[in-house]
Amino acid sequence: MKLNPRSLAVIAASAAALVAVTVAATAAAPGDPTDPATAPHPQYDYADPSKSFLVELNFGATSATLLDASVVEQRSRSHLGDPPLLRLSLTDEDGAAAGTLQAWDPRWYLVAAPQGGEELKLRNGPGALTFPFDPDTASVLVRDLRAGADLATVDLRPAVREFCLAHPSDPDCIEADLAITSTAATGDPLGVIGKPVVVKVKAEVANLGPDGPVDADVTQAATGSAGVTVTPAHRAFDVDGLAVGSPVTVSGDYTVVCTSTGAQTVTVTTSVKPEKSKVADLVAANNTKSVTFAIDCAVPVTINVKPGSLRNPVEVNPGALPLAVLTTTAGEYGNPLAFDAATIQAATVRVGVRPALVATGAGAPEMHGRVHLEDSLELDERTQDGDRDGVLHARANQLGIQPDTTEICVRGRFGPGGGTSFFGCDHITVVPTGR
Ligand SMILES: [Ca+2]
Ligand SMILES: [Ca+2]
Ligand SMILES: [Ca+2]
Ligand SMILES: [Ca+2]
Repeated sequence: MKLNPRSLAVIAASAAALVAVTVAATAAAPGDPTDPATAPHPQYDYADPSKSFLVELNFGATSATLLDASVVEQRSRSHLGDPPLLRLSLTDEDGAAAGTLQAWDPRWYLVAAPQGGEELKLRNGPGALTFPFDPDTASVLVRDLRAGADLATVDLRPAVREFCLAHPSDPDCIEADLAITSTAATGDPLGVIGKPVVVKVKAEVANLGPDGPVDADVTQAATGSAGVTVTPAHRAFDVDGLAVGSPVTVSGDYTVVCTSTGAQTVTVTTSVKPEKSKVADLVAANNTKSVTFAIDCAVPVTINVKPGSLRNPVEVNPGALPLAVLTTTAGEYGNPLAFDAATIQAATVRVGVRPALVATGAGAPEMHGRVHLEDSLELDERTQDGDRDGVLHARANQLGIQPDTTEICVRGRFGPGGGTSFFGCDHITVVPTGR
């Protein structure tokens, strides 16, 4: 049988109407709180018109499982004549103890006694508990005092949430439309296999009212396409005291590592919900917002600026700066993938400083429009390994070099069709012009 407030009222009324109650129980001292015959009755405020928690449990001998928990718009019922053998220990939303109550044990019931009158019997099965409502209550521990056993801990927050969503104007509830009003991602749009790139995701969290301030739980979930890993997968932010008209921006950094070449994406979804169950957000559609960040995963390559020179001095003038993109096997110079400089698409080559080259691809083109295939000196500046490398030339004054610049990079595409990106850098020493 599903118990509802009406049937509870009937049960309570019929129990109260019984006068002679005999109990088949072992002898116990008067007032023994574990004895159904003499345990004191719960004290109720009969003038209290306020709401109650209604918790329906399926009782076993030493445990109970939750059937349903709800908030009902009437006061807790009396159960005069039922043995108050349960202790209910309440905990609030902050995890603090919020008082204890005695309660009747619904497993006890009245039957006609063979010797006349009635007696109480114990039976397992469904039963209901009611106790006064408090919007800040989070859970209740149900303890069987007679058996000395904790029967169940019931999470009451879903019941509070359900009630306040249905009754947002109730004085015990708070109505606040929390929303993610905007989100954006920034970071380097070019990565290389195996090297981390940081993507920063910002989101604006607002309380659109009518009530406030309220505490909000904000979470971010990050996922990537098949060719990247993203960490962490989740972030959480505690936004306390979110007032109407005063949005808050949260910001999370995500480390993205390319595992496959080509166009990849990272999507981060920011969500908000009220921290407290009594806060009703009636507009769910604005509680999440996603942003997708595109990242091009390039093959890392080894560059030798000025083959033959270890120091790589660069004068910032219109002269040609030579540099070689080395043809390498997988594992050579720590590169995870093999690279054949003969497959470089010459028109796509850009040479420049790292930030601009990574962010926008801004840099100088190959000044002859072609890749010069020759067996360059390796990074030791002494040996040649017999394969053909891609020697490029770019005008030094078009590279964006500043006095404190310490490296020059190359990016471009290689291979058939639209090709795949490659990227590599080498150190330089800027020297005064005309020296
Ligand atoms: Ca909302
Ligand atoms: Ca060099
Ligand atoms: Ca080589
Ligand atoms: Ca070579």
